[in-house]
Amino acid sequence: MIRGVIFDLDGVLTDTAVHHYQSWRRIAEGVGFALTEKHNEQLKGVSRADSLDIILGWAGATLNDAEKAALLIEKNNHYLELIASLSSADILPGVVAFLENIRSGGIKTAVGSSSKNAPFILDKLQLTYYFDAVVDGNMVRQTKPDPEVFINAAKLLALPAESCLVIEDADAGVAAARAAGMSVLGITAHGQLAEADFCVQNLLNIDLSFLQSQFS
Ligand code: B16
Ligand code: MG
Repeated sequence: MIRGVIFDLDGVLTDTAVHHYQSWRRIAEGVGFALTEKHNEQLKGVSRADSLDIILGWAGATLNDAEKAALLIEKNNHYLELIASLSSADILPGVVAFLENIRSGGIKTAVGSSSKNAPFILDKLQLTYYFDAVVDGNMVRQTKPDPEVFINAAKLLALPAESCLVIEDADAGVAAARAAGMSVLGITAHGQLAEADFCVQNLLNIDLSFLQSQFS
């Protein structure tokens, strides 16, 4: 029986993936690589530092640690500029009603995100209030597809893994949830996320009785 729901942030609560893409595309251009949306799919849920290493690998570029650190700062500064006007209007469809429904049914809620900007983004969205725990990219040693972020979230909720459902939009996140021993609801518009237990396009029309029937 599901007693806790752990939400990914980017792609589940809000769609900041497009802003990550724009800022990574500019960094990639700087190292002579034309990043496409298809490439970007593989960066979803992956930490900032690991994403840069993947892009440098695609570009065939080798940089020293100081050069990489400078690019990571540049990427994040551009990303923060792009999300400066983020507000509750940017919460994805169905999210608030779903959170209110499951919380009123006694379900504990957490965020498990690879993003170091997660607390800042939750504040901008005015969603912080809805979560009993937040685990972000600053609080883990390994990021998705490693299960650490979800294992830590379940610990903070004081729940065993098998009582937790993860909601994810990226393959790296689904793999992390699976490795943590948790059920997974995938959010996808294109029928991807083959490893998820069940997929929907968004959280509209999803409620606690659906969760308990689907993930008993
Ligand atoms: P930041 P999630 C992930 O968030 C994003 O999907 C991924 O594209 C990004 O590189 C990563 O956070 C790190 O984000 O640069 O803000 O620390 O999907 O796990 O909520
Ligand atoms: Mg995501």
